[in-house]
Amino acid sequence: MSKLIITAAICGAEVTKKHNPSVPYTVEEIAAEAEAAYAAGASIIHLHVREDDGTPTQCKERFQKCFDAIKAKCPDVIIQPSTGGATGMTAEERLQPVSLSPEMASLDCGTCNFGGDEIFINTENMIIEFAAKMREYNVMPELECFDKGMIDMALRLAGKNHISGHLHFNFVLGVNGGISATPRDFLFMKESIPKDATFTVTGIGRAEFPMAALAIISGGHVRVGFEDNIYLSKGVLAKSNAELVAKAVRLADELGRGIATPSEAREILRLS
Ligand code: KMH
Ligand code: ZN
Repeated sequence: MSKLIITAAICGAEVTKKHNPSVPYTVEEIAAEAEAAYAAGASIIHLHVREDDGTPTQCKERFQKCFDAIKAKCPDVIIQPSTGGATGMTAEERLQPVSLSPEMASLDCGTCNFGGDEIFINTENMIIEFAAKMREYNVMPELECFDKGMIDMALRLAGKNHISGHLHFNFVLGVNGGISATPRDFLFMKESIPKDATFTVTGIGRAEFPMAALAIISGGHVRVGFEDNIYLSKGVLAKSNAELVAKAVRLADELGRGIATPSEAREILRLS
């Protein structure tokens, strides 16, 4: 089994300082959270950015500032900007960070409800357009799948060469509108991808660490962070993303799985 890649999703678009005062908004806060998460064992930073008042933005200049600030503190970390942004954003808005040629970016593989009245829109043509732009800028997509049908979509588009290269999935389990975070549904997702593909598991809310444990023992990789969960344990807010990463490292340690450095992560993901 390969070493474990830990992704820290440090910021997100939905969670705010009202939910957890440690959620980073400013460039400095985002860079500090990224650095601490990296020091704790994260090799990938899944990045959303905010205005200073917390408003989510996909502004290219804001991403550039955050990239620079993160790279100044941890030059070898893999930065994976979101192209999901926040619900309601246009495709053009969402695609902006891709033209900065990051090593990776998220590629959301279908439309789903996203709690309450929110709909996260990713039509087939949008996915094709996003994948084409990622190819143009030499960006590896992380195939974000909130449901099994999104895996089917990604594989169909890979079959038509809209998506090429090594396939790396992110199973996001437990969104209110996506597939549930249960061992059965995790296995359904895992067994639906090609044997030579790699995958990360993102469990939402209290499912974060149970799903991480399943990923660790089954050869997958793990995503943790404020985007997905703000609690270290029941009723205890995490003080930082680094605390969540450290808990994933402890789990991996107990289960006998080593932690990948960024350069090991690049090898596992065929990025290098
Ligand atoms: N904020 C969600 C609507 C991604 O980063 O690619 C979408 C999201 C997915 O977070
Ligand atoms: Zn995201």
